[in-house]
Amino acid sequence: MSSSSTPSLREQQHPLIRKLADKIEEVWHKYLDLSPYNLPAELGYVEGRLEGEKLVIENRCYQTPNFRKMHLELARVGSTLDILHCVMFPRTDYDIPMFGCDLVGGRGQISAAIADLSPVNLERKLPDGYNSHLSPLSKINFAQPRELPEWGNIFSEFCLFIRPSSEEEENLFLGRVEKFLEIHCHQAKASHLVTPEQKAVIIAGQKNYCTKQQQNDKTRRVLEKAFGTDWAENYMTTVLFDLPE
Ligand code: BLA
Repeated sequence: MSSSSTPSLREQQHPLIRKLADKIEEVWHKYLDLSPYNLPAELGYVEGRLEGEKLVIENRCYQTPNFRKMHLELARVGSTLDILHCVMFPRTDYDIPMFGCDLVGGRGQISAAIADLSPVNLERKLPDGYNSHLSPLSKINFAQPRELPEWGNIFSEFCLFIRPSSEEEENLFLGRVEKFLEIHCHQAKASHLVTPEQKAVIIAGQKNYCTKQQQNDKTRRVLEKAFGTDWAENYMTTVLFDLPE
């Protein structure tokens, strides 16, 4: 067990994971008014074993006036699998989309790089301020786009899901996620309280987002193999994608 704040794991991870983790924290600190968010004590730093290899998970969590929980997770299985997982859960009194990002790689290659700002309102449309800042961004033509799974209908038209095919593409992905985060921080801070009726819809939208993400068998399988079925279910529903109130 360790509650150390030194970024030990990230120094061993794939360079894109390291750079994105640093960037996420840089943008959060620069634009938001962060307070600590305490995960269940035993789930901040976790070690397990997956097929004889050590699985290490390190979590960082914050909250702000607009965000209930901002979660950055780094995980590593032996030297074969590196993971960055990040979700910003907005407070449900605002119409703010969910920022989500996942990088999965190993042995020097990132196989999945995904990032999105996913709407949770009735129209399943990003608020105008988001649209007007995201639409003008030039489309990046990545060489290896990837197909979303069935549960992926939660994501927006701006969703990036690729296998980066060069360092240049890794940097393009990094730069685009930085843009998403900057737009997100500014728009979230400027957003207004919604009515109780809208709030009910937003709670349902966030629940739908989490329920769909919990259907990601690839994530579940890694966690089940290392920690068992019950632990994986608990972790996916209380740490990775817990439902709002
Ligand atoms: C894919 N996620 C994956 C894959 C693995 C994990 C092994 C398959 C990689 C590949 O197909 O190349 C594993 N991801 C994990 C684990 C954790 C994790 C163990 O975060 C945590 C400890 N996933 C998210 C978020 C998004 C997301 C926030 O956690 C998106 C915003 C998406 N991951 C996502 C998608 C896939 C994926 C869409 C591809 C799933 C598929 O192809 O079926």
